[in-house]
Order: sequence, then structure tokens, then C-alpha cells
Amino acid sequence: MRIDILTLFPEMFAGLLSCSIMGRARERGLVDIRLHDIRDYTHDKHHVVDDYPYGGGAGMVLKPEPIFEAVELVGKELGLSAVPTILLTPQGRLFNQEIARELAGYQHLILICGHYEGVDERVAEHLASDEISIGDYVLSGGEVAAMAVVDCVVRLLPGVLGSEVSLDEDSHIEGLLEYPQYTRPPMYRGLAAPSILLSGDHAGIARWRRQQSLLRTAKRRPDLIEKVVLSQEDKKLLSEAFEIKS
Ligand code: 6GU
Repeated sequence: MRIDILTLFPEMFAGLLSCSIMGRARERGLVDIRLHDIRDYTHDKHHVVDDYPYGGGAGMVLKPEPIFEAVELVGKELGLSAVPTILLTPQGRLFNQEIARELAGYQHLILICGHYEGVDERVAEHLASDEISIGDYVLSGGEVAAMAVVDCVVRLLPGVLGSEVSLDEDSHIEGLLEYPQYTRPPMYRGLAAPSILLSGDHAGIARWRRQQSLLRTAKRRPDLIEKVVLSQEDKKLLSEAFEIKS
């Protein structure tokens, strides 16, 4: 997969691109990520990328010309007339695992990071094919949002994660939060790891984990638990868990 990122601050991406799963995926050629400085696509002496908003108001608005030209150049380079092009903006549809899976299915992606007070609406209307937000809070720019999207998408690409099992077990795949994890030592500062996990009783462990997932999701994310189809066994585990707790 190739991802082209248009940004005013390409240097912000250095950490994400070089570390951990992302660093290895790039080294292995599983993903090709290209950064484009929007400023490089201006033609004036001062490389102006923003201007005052029509109609007045605070802040500056990103001009359409360099963004249109950058997207068109990427399309030309790829020999494609249309590349899925996402504008990162708080006005976009709310990003989630399902959207990540959808994006991971594309050969190419272009991400446009907005900045300042906004981006000329003609970019959203006539250049981008999609607008995405990562949550109901305000970031100073689209870069951190683009990094979240890229990270989430790249780990779904074939071959990126070592074992395919870890993908299936991820929270949100099934709509439930993950169960709590423990490692050695069994007792730390008087805090014991749950004895079931040290018991070697695999069925018991699986049951405990399922119950913890259900309980956590019900308590912390009632919005998620409402959407999951619970089996009879799940319902039993959940009501049992609530009885123990209360
Ligand atoms: Cl995509 N951009 C900005 N500036 N803020 C955000 C966001 C995006 N998603 C959530 N907050």
C-alpha cells in the first residue's frame, strides 16, 4: 500500500514512521509512506499557504491551490485519475475500526492534514472523497489525526503483524473491550495477579477473560455493549459478574 500525506509539518511524522510496527512495515516494503510539504506546491515567492477568511472572523484558512495541485501531482505520478483522498477535519465522519478496515483495502491513499482555523471548503467538496475526524475534541491540526489513521490502517495490512491471531483478539474487532492482562511477578507490592491465570486451567481462563471483557464493556462503554449480540452464556457470565461485584 502507498500512502501520500499532505501536511505543513512533515517533520511531525518522523517518530511514527521510524518506530515499532510502522518502522518494520516500511523497512519490509509492506507500506510506502510519502510526505509532501504543502508549502512546496505554492508558486509565489513567499510560499503562502493560507489567507484571511472571506466574510471575516478569527484565524487563517488554508488556500485551495497548493492542496489541489499536490493531490493532482500524486494522481499523475500513480497514473490514476482518482485516488481515495481523505481530509482530516473535526467535521469528518468519526473514525473507527470498521473505517480502518475499509481504508486498509485500498492500494493508495492520500491524506490531507488541515491546519489553522480551517481549509477552504472547495477542498472538502471537490477534491477529497472523504472527511474523517478521530474524535470529539479539537487538535491544533490534522497531523496527529493522520498519524492515528495511518497507524491503525498499516497494522491491518497483510504481513505487518507477526501473528494473525493478535488481530482477531484485538478489542473492537468483536465490539468488546479487552480483558485485563497480567505478567510476572505473581505478587507485586502486595497486589496479586488473579489466581485463575496461574492455574493452568485453560477453559477456566477463557471463561474468566470473556467475563472480564463483558463486565468492562458493560461498565465503561454501555454504548458498545448495546450493539453486541450476547450469547446465553455471555448473559450468564455478565449477570454472575454483576452479582459478585455488588
Ligand atoms: Cl481530523 N483535526 C483536528 N484539527 N482536530 C480533530 C480531528 C482532526 N479529529 C478530532 N479532532
